[in-house]
Amino acid sequence: NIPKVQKVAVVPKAGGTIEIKNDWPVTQQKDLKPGECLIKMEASGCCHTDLHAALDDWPLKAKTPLIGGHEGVGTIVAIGDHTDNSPVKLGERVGIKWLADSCLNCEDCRKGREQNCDHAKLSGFTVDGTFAEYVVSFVRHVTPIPEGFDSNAAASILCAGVTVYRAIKYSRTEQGDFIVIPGAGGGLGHLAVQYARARGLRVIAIDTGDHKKKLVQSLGAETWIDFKESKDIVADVKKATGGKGAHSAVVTSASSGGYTQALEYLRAGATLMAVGLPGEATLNASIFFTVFRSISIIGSYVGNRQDAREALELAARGVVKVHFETRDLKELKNTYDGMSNGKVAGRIVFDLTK
Ligand code: 8ID
Ligand code: ZN
Repeated sequence: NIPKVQKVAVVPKAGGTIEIKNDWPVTQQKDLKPGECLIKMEASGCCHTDLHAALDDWPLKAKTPLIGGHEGVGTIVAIGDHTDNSPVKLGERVGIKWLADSCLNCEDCRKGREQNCDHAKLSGFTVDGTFAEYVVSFVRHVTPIPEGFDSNAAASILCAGVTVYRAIKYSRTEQGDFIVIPGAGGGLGHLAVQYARARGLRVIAIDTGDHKKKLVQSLGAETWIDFKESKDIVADVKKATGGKGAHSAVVTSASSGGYTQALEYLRAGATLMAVGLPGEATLNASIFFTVFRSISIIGSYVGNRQDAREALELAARGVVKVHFETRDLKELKNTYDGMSNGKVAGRIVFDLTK
C-alpha cells in the first residue's frame, strides 16, 4: 500500500524558491531498478549544504527540479526486483547520507574514499533527497540504524555527524591535544565538539552569540571565542593553549571567515581539516611557513559506509547527542533564512511522518 502521491519540498530551478507540493509522484515497486530501494521517511535534518544547493552558490551544479535533503532516516518499504545480495532487508530502518551510491569497484572506492568515486550519486544534489515522504535510495549505501535509537536524533548523524567524526579521526590529534572548532555552534560544529571530547581532546569553540556559547559550553568546550566580539582571535587561541597554538582546527563554518586565522593559531606540526564549503573562497597559505612549520592542510569530505556506522554507533550509545528542534517540512524556507542569519544553534530536523 504505497501511495501514488506524496508531500515534498522542491526547488524548481537553480537558485529558485522552495515550493511545497502535495501531489508529487511516488516511485512504485515496479519502477525501482535493481539495487534501488524505496524508503518511507520519518525524519530529515537540514544541513547548510542544502542551502548552498538551493542558492546555487557552489561551483558544482545540482539537478533541477531538486528535492534537497541528505541526512534522513526511514524504513525500507520496497526493493527493486533482481537486487542480488542486498545487505539490507524489507522493513529495516536505515539512514540516507550525502553519498547515496558509489561503484565500489574503482580505486577510490577500494581505498575507502567512496565519496570520491567518479560514479558517486549525491542525495539531494544529483539524485532527489530526503525532504520527501518517500525516497529512492540504494541498498549498498544506506546505513542500518542501531536498534532503539530515535530516528529524529539519528538523522543528523548521517551528514553532520559522519562528516565531523571522520575529520576528527584523520586530524592526527592525540588525547589531551587542543582542537579549534570554528562554527562550533552550528549543525556540524556542535557534534564536532562532542566527537572531539569523546577522543579526549581539549576544545576551543569559535562562533557567535550567547545561545551558541551556552550550547557548546554545555557540550564540553573548554574555551569559547566569539568571532564577532574578539579583538584578536589568534591571540585568544594562543592564550588558551599556553602560548603555543592548537594541534588542529576542524573548520566547520559555512563562510570563509572561519578559515582566515586558522593557519596562524596552529602550532608547528598541526593539521588544518577543511570541512566548511564556501563556494568561491580560496585558502591563502604561505608556502614558506607551511613547510617551515610542518603544517598539514587536509580536505575532509563526508565519510564512507564504515565512517557512517562508527559515527552512528557512538551517538546511539549516547556519547554524542544531536541538539535539535523538530519542525514541519513547510518550515524549510524559514529554516534556510534562520541558517543564513546564523540563528540556528545545532540542527533543525523535519518530522516527515505528519
Ligand atoms: O563533507 C563536508 N566537508 C561537509 C559536509 C556537510 C556540510 C561540509 N559541509 C559544509 C556545509 O556545506 C557548510 O558550508 O559545512 C558548512 C557548515 O554546515 P552546517 O554545520 O550545516 O552549517 P550551520 O549549522 O549553518 O553552521 C555554521 C556555523 O558557522 C558559524 C555560524 O555562526 C554557524 O553557527 N560561522 C560563520 I557562517 N562564520 C564563522 C566564523 N568566521 C562562524 N564561526 C566561526 N567563525
Ligand atoms: Zn550535509
